[in-house]
Amino acid sequence: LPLFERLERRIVDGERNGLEDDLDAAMQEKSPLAIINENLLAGMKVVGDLFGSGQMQLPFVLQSAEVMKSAVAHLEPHMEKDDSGGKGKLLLATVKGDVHDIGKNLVDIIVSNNGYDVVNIGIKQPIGAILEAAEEHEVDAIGMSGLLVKSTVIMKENLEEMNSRGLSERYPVLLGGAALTRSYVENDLDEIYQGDVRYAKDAFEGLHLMDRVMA
Ligand code: B1M
Repeated sequence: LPLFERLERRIVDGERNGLEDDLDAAMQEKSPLAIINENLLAGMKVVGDLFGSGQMQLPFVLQSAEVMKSAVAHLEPHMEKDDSGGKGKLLLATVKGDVHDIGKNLVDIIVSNNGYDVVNIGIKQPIGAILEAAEEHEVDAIGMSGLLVKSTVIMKENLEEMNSRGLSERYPVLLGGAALTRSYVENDLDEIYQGDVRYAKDAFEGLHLMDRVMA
């Protein structure tokens, strides 16, 4: 297979042998971010489709996810960055009950490479832990990620909890993840949350929203 198709295939097959060499060759031709967006994420999409239609079993999905993570870790040091920090602080978490973190960690990379400080507290985070970390680190905004349909309900509950604790004015909220839709966030959740809640379809929209929050 040609190089870029092979990279996509590596994600689908969970094939790590020779991954770094292929990534190094790919970086001769395009930027690390273009490799992620155009080739690696295309592979993850195939994995999602195969899994969703019952043609791929969970352990293989996990292997694909591990190869994806290794690939991103190899590319990350080669990205253009302004990691001086100081533009503002974002807390990132995957919500309670949800283990998916590849997207959240991409948001972390993009936002922190563009002058922000990111406090990434990981997966399966209940709202109590999110709010505790937000207060401890004095963040400017809270970002929640979740890929399960169930997580969209958890996000709604989290916003209600923030309302009832009187924290909605204090924290603008960014939401992202495959199960969300723009209209659910911008209509339904916006109706519920007394503060500012916004939808990011990808990591770059997350960055732009941070720019707007801090403007
Ligand atoms: Co899971 N999984 N999974 N899985 N998995 C999905 C989400 C699913 C859609 C697959 C399918 O059926 N087609 C399905 C959910 C169905 C539903 O809820 N209706 C599903 C399921 C069912 C499950 C399990 C329940 C399976 C099981 O156990 N039987 C289980 C859940 C466990 C749990 O959470 N409690 C499970 C487990 C796993 C693995 C562990 C094997 C693995 C995750 C590994 C990991 O993350 N460390 C995994 C994977 C890899 C997937 C798919 C195939 C790929 C997800 C991914 O990484 N995509 C996924 C299929 C899919 O999404 N269509 C699937 C690439 C990533 C970059 O995209 O995270 O969407 P994404 O992030 C994007 C944007 O959404 C956005 O920016 C990113 C970059 O553009 N974004 C943000 C995300 N968060 C953001 C936050 C922001 C801003 C933007 O600001 C705060």
